[in-house]
Amino acid sequence: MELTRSRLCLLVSLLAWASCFQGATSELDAAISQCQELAPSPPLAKFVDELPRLKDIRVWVDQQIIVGAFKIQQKLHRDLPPTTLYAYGTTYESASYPGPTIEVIENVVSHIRWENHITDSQHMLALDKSIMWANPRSGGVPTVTHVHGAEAHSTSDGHPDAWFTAAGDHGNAYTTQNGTYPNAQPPTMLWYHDHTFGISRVNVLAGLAGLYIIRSNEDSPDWMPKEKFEIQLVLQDKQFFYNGSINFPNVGNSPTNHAQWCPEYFGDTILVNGKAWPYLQVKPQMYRFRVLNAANARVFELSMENANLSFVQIGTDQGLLEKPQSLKILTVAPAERVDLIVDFSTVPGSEVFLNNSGQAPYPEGDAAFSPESTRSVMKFIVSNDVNQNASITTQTLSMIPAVLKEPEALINTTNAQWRSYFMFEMDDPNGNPLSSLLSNLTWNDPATETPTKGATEVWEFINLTPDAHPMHIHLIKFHLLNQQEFNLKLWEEGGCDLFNDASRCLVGEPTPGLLNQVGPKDTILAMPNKVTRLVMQWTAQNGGDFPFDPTTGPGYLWHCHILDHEDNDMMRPIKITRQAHLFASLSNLPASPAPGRSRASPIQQLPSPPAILAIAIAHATVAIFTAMT
Ligand SMILES: *[C@@H]1O[C@H](CO)[C@@H](O)[C@H](O)[C@H]1NC(C)=O
Ligand SMILES: *[C@@H]1O[C@H](CO)[C@@H](O)[C@H](O)[C@H]1NC(C)=O
Ligand SMILES: *[C@@H]1O[C@H](CO)[C@@H](O)[C@H](O)[C@H]1NC(C)=O
Ligand SMILES: *[C@@H]1O[C@H](CO)[C@@H](O)[C@H](O)[C@H]1NC(C)=O
Ligand SMILES: *[C@@H]1O[C@H](CO)[C@@H](O)[C@H](O)[C@H]1NC(C)=O
Ligand SMILES: *[C@@H]1O[C@H](CO)[C@@H](O)[C@H](O)[C@H]1NC(C)=O
Ligand SMILES: *[C@@H]1O[C@H](CO)[C@@H](O)[C@H](O)[C@H]1NC(C)=O
Ligand SMILES: [Cu+2]
Repeated sequence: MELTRSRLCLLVSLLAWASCFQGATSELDAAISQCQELAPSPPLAKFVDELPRLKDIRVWVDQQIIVGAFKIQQKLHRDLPPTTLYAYGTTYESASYPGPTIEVIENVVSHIRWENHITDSQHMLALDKSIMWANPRSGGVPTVTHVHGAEAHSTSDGHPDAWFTAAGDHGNAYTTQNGTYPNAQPPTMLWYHDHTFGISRVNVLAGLAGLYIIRSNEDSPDWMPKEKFEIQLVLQDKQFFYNGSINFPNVGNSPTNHAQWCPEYFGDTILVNGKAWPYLQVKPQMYRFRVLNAANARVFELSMENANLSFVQIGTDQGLLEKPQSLKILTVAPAERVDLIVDFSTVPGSEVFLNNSGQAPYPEGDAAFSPESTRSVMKFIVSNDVNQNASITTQTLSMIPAVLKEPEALINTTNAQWRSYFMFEMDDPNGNPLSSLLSNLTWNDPATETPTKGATEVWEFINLTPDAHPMHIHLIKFHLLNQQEFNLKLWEEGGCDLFNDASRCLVGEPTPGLLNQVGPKDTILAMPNKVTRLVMQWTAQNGGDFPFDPTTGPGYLWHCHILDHEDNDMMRPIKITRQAHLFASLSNLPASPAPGRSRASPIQQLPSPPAILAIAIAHATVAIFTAMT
């Protein structure tokens, strides 16, 4: 309850804080109601469609492929009429949702020409023209594609203002549709999706998303399930009309301010690889599942409905973990990826449900957005053929090595640049969210994020909202340093100063994450009531120089990956600079003294950072040992 009130009260000045708290209660209900209630989707039988295998395009030599965005129709469930979608493909005939999986080889450059063949005069889903967006002069559906997690030059990064339409209109940052991807980063599963300014939420919901896998020989040791035993799963939620069309709100939660924008889109139907609640027949053996959460806003907490099974997580966003991690419940936020091993050999002849216990919005939840239907994801049907059929491999969990890769060198943060940002939701007087902001700045405010090429930085996110935000930073990978609670109530009551001297607001010691949160990551869930601290180096992932100049071109960005937040306006530019630029951001700042702009970062009150990282690694190692036994 306090959390909801705080959303409301952030509108008023900090001095008027106390008075805001009296009498705010009557508006609580309004603050919770997110948007117009959508009519439920038609009731659809679960587990009647087989899980589709995604098509793949192998770009295994230095060559160019062409991937276009097309308007298509696709059956998303046996009993649902075909759905109109925007989808990626090399041709109209082959375009699909999700798009084809692009498979590349580590250190072999790939070239992708991105095209837009969507000739609709306007978007098929309701847009909000009152928020800042691409707004092409001659209409049409703008698109621009970002390969999420790729180490690429900013002209190939799918900058939001590099959008273009089928008719040839384009945004200010547009220079080319020919993307170049060096793939000079460790093997992992990335994904590509639309990133157009102010409409990513509708373009991705309409279907513009696909996987991008970097492979190498080291990526497939003997114990690792391969080929037909490696399965990609793209999770997304949508809501449908009876005619199969996507049901997306066309009236906003604060319509006098924003005609359509809603703070979070949640659908009541869970799709995997483009089918609602599919099933998959598996053999009683080990499988590798590579999972992407491609939802606008829904955080999944996955579990397998069988006491004998666990997920063994071996990798995350940017590649392998140092050690495998055995988990019963796996949290996957929008844009995060998990690389999993599941061993069905102990459950022959059984049916295993993949369920979801994540509340929406996450983590508090609201019954309207977490209906029973969203508790179920898909079903595995495990065959009974335990007779030593030669086609069943004999890999077992015990073959997974205790150490998956060389430990990464500890990052010395002594001379790191510290940056502190707060997450904040701007509300109307009725408590309806109007926008989500990072340190009260919008996308159009000058970049205060100006890392020097090669620099080590620590970023901390102070989440003042009731929602968890999956924060994504382009170009680089990062590691979770630690998380620490703060006393929101004390701060709200004026008992401490979170921005200028946080020590009195912070509660307890900073706690390190488990190895799967430590990383290597490119997206991290910043939980409410917590400070989340990341450590990163503005170098290529191999620790050296980038194979291109990251200081040129339209630049990079960081944002919340709840797409509705990203669109309005939880997204900020990053300008990488060549030489030391310590605290240069001060000169770019607007004059008004908003909290969080102070350079006296709360982190400076903390124990020295190298010690924290060392604890983080040590603690995580202990946690793994207990988890694996
Ligand atoms: C982009 O790729 C297309 C298709 O291969 C090619 O015709 C065109 O010359 C390329 N443009 C640039 C600027 O490289
Ligand atoms: C599908 O049904 C909805 C709700 O009745 C309607 O608004 C929409 O226009 C229909 N779409 C098509 C393609 O018929
Ligand atoms: C779990 O495994 C044990 C031993 O293999 C077996 O007896 C039991 O039936 C299994 N339970 C389930 C729920 O599959
Ligand atoms: C998991 O999903 C299945 C199928 O929908 C359902 O029968 C089962 O009760 C669910 N389990 C939990 C714990 O929600
Ligand atoms: C073994 O498995 C393969 C592939 O699933 C199948 O084609 C074959 O008939 C099986 N052989 C026996 C003896 O069960
Ligand atoms: C970290 O860097 C500082 C400053 O260069 C240096 O004094 C310190 O010894 C380094 N710490 C470690 C653990 O290498
Ligand atoms: C954020 O900015 C708005 C408008 O610019 C201002 O009214 C508000 O007080 C600011 N809030 C905080 C917490 O800085
Ligand atoms: Cu967010």
